[in-house]
Amino acid sequence: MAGDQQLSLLLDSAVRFPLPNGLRFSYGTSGFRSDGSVLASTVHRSGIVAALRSLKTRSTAGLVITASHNPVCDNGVKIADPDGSMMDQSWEPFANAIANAPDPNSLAQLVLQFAKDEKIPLGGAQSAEVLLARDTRPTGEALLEAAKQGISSIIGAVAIDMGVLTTPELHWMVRNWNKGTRATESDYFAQISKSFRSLMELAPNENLNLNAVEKKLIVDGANGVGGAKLEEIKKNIIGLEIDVRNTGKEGEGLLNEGCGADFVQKEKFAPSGFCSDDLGIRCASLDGDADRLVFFRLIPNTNNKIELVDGDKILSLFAIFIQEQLSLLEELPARLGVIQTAYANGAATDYLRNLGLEVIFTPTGVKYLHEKALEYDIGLYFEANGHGTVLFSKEFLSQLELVNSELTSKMPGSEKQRAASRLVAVTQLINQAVGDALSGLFLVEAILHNKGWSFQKWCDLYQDLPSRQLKVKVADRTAIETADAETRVVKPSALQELIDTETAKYTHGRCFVRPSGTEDVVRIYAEAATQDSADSLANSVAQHVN
Ligand code: 16G
Ligand code: ZN
Repeated sequence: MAGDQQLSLLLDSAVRFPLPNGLRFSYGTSGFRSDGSVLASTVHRSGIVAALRSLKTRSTAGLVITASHNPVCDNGVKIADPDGSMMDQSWEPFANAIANAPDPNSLAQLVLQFAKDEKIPLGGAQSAEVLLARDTRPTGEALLEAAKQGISSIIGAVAIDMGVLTTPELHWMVRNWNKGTRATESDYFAQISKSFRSLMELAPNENLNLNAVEKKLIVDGANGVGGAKLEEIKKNIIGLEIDVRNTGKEGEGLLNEGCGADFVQKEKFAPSGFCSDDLGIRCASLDGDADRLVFFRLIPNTNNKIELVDGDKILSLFAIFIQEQLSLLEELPARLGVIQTAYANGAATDYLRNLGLEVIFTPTGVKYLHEKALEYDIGLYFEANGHGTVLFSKEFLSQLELVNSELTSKMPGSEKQRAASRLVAVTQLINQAVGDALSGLFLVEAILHNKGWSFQKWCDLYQDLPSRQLKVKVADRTAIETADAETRVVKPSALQELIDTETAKYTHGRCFVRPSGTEDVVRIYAEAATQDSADSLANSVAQHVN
């Protein structure tokens, strides 16, 4: 009986969201992405997947509608698992299958069969709960409705609309709901401002007299959702003057157009809305859904060229700070792991290894880095593009709490006690569900303040090796297969030998090619001792890819 009811519910719902003719959808590196106007069926079906994920895990799942740094006409959808991370990869084939089911009937059959195989109880005995959010894209509202209808086509499943949020906010909420607190956006804001204040107050006293320039930060919000959220958070921030630009308000420009972290990192130019008046001031840039963060400063007399501090350098700053606090706490042993991808600048990797840290590589894509970071007591990960965070294991967190409360009662005010309290503040400030530009930004600021470092000092940690990225359109990007965290091509077999031969011609040469996970192109990355040689290495390898 329940089976029949479920079947007809699915059929009725699916009829309203037909698959567009001739299109195929694939759950890529960061969910489904496409032009926003063709995504209704995909988002509806993703709603079904999220509801099933909730039933399977007997927990709250999440779904967010965003296309991150892509143009405003694009949109996308991704699903969050109960711990706030990206949906388990083992479910991607199912997500792909149902996204491409040609008609309501085959869609319903796929769902019923999958539920049977996965032993997911359908029929309402158990309820499912999915938190929903979207970014500011104009297609978002209609797509959100499609997601809601997908969710309610599973008996007993409830969609809870959390509104317009950054991607990391939604992931954070899912994580917290499953810990038993029905956390809202104001809890998120409060947690950031409170832990930021704690960390600022733990700075050595001599750092309290920073000059006006060092206290100022200008933030490019990519005309996306992050700028408005930052405006809210900053109302409760003391000790830092934040000027938010590109907030998406009327007249400020289009989402991600000539602005945002992806633009700034790739083009190495200041975003629109910045000019020579901003010389000397520390600036940061978020991407369209605020899960990427980079810092920069304008270079004088260069027509808005910038000095870039990318994800690698943010990672280095976090690593130094955490390592420093741990070094004061011998009673708190911790295995630290630093996770990067092949895009990490070679100078950054050398720098981190010279600090005595264990550096590990994974393929591109947050889900791979995140998974690896979970293997450590403290796992720090960042992609050069500015997506990253710090994860703390449960065991480490409870040890830290113990050590901190013991030191607070026995040695209050001591350097050791302050180190433990700093670590506690870091664990509360950083978003442990996923990379988060807003919480990352405040952690950077609080660390610079604690260390009494200028922006220049941070830049000078190491000198990036010159690099060049190119993309080549090919007939079939899947013809290229890679191994060893994308650092080597294994198919076609002759290509790697050609890359090796080219690379060997350059001092500090390093080069790899990989098929993009989000676009129909093959990407080439080259690094060498000079910009000319990095350019020439990338170009010559591109010839072989063509
Ligand atoms: C997505 C990924 C990002 C990755 C990028 C690579 C997430 C949340 N985002 O934006 O981590 O760096 O794709 O794109 O996983 P590509 O495969 O086209 O080079
Ligand atoms: Zn993003």
